[in-house]
Amino acid sequence: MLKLPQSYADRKHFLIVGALVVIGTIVLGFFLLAILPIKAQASVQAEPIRWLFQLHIWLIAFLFSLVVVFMLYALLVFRRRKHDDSEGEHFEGNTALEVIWTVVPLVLVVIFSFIGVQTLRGATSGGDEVQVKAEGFQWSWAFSYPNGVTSAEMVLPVNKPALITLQSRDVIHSFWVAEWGPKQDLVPGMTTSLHITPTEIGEFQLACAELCGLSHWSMTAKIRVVPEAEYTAWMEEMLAAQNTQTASR
Ligand SMILES: [Cu+2]
Repeated sequence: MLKLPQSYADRKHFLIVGALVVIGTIVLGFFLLAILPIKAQASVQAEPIRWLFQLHIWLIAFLFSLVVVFMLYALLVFRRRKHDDSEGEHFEGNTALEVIWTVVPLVLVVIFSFIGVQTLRGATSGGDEVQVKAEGFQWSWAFSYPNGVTSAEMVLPVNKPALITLQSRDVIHSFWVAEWGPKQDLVPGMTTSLHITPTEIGEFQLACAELCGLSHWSMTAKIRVVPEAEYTAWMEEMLAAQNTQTASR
């Protein structure tokens, strides 16, 4: 059985370590959140991902503090004193403790994978008022709309659910607009999809988030989120330009 600290001195050690773990968690948690800016905020789908990311940061801060505070406390407080040449107390394993530190992480991993799957499901299902196909290839992107308009930049109307279908011409790539939140892989031979409802007007950068060869770093494209009227006007302009092009051929 797990022996609970009996003496006053033992309990005091646990109280101090417990308090230090709490302080360590808070300090490290806020520090990590400060140095790891979570850009995702420009789409409806960004919020749950942002929340999940922060949850992970707090868990990481807690686990790190738990391990490091216990270790440093034991190293410092129970260090060998000068002129003390006696043998340390001998003890073997603690079954209860081992069961606890196996079961607790297991439960945490299961809970987090469940939340992860739910969050991802939210990002890969939903409305599809606007449709656009994004094709990835070494090392660029091409966009096309159901009416035949093709473009080197992706233009979407703000606050409208969009269905982005993804295809790769060669190797595995990954579609990621940091401000939107979710990432989705492009797998050769498969069509994957992403549902995004952009909520912020502006220019964003699409980046490939899967190492895909020599010029992976430069595999970016411009994404413009515009008011609906501007989107309609852009689409008409593109359609007209494309029609004159085909007519003059
Ligand atoms: Cu790529």
